[in-house]
Amino acid sequence: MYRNKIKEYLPLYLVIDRASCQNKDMFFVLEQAIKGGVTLVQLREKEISAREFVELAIKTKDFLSKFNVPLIINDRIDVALASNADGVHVGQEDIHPNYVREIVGDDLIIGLSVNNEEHVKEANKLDIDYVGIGPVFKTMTKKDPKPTLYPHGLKRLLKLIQKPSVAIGGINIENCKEVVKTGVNGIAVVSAICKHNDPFLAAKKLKICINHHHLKLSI
Ligand code: 3NM
Repeated sequence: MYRNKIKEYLPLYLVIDRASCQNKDMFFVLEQAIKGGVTLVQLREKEISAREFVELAIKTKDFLSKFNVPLIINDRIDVALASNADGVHVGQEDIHPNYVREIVGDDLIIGLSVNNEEHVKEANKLDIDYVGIGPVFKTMTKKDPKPTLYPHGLKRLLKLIQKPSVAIGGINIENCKEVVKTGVNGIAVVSAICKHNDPFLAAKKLKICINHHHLKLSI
């Protein structure tokens, strides 16, 4: 069970979908990224049937087990349960985390996206395991992103949050340092690793940046 040591898995959080891997096989990207230092994977497929999503999630869970890397499913509680994934990540418009916890039980990780003070204040009271704070920078990956926070907005929310946290949205090797320096527990990326032609190198560089600038491992 990964839930009770969630913070160990947050430092380099890869959010992946097949389309973002472009001409590369998703499992090739996963393997390279993990070898480069990715600590946790979220599978985020928006245009896929439920049946196909479950099949892909089972394959991904199986694959990640070899590396002892947890799998979190985006949005779909049913897919997370059917595939025996380690957790589920929900947004502000998805099923409320209180119901999510009732459905998934005590073993699964629950992540929640937050973008403002209201979200953070509510998140502090919930039985969730981490928050995703974003978008920190402008991103083309998410349709209808919430307002961009920039590192100063991220810092402001970090002062209020009482849960482990990852920053997300437009994070790459160029801006990694200023994000890590905010004291967030992890950084989450899609493009910086999936779209890179060398996902191993991309992950490795991000991991070096994280280690160098000392991500907080405890709050
Ligand atoms: N969630 P990239 S931003 C999946 O703000 C996701 O909650 C966000 O992709 C949020 O690293 C985002 O390519 C997309 O910018 C992150």
